Amino acid sequence: MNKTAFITGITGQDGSYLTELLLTQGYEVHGAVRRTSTLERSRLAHLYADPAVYNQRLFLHYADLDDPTTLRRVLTKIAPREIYHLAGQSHVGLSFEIPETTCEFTAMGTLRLLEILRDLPEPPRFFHATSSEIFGKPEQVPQTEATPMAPINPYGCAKAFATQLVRVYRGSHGLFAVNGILYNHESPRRGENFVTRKICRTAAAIKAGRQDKLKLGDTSARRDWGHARDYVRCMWLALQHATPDDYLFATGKLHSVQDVLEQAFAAVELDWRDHVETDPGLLRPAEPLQLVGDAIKARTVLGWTPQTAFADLIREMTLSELRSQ
Ligand code: F7E
Repeated sequence: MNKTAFITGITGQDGSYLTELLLTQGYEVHGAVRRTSTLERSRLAHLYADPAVYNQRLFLHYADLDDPTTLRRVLTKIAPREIYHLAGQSHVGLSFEIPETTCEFTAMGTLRLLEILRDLPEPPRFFHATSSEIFGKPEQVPQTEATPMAPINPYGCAKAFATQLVRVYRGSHGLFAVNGILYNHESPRRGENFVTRKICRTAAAIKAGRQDKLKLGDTSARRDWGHARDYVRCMWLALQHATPDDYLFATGKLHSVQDVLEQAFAAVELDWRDHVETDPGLLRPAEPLQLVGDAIKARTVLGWTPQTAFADLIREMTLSELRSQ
């Protein structure tokens, strides 16, 4: 079997865990990287440093979602069996500030990629990392793959557009195209402007005496948080199945931002109440409600279950931050 995979967003949290997983499965992994002046590749640093991996089984290509010619050239050359499409502007709060950029990359970027796949002589299997944000204020709690989309922010709208297009290209053009509806997933490699990493990082900095206050938005907001390592496994499983479909990946458990605070500050033996302040500037114009998923289809069809409990996730993230103080 051709074990060549191509990843958009390879330098991100999920891209790095997925690369590790695919390398252990014997894949040759190719990734698209943006040609920018500041290169954020720290999550792959351990793999670059390995001469048996970098440029042997892991290859990076300059290509981007707003430059379809480069993507087409790379995909034609490497002819991957599988594509994992993880790239895009993924910060919900920021999507209110930069809605056009968000839609350009997250919505139109996905369409461009689907159009390229259609033209390839042997279209690869395609995984689209979509989001619980497509549900916004959902009619059903918990959500399933059949819950109607009702996004309430520019990011959710862009993801809803891309999700529906994946369904269209599967149905009308016969592509092996899969939507993975991913609920929040975190790790020590999470971007620093997402709430779990921000809290764990600051709790460790306070413990180390380098900071005293932590400013947050809505601490009553609730999410279904899992570990990113578990979520890249389901991406791979979804592309190994005989037929393409949509799957929802979630833990089924809701926790509040306050729960994250409690776990993180407990891990460094501090009381979060002594350090947390509300910053109205961090409140969002709209907050989704009750985004919690029922992953029964992923469990029964793909045999996927998340392995990491919420408390263990936050503890792992906080202890990792402590080590880097
Ligand atoms: O916010 C609240 C904030 O930015 C979580 C992305 O991966 O998951 C992620 O989106 C909650 C929200 O993630 C702060 O208002 C309070 O209610 O960590 P977050 P998100 O918006 O849920 C979904 C599934 C995706 O697809 C996205 O790509 O925490 N919150 N205070 C805060 N959030 C941030 N970032 N910073 C705060 O200071």
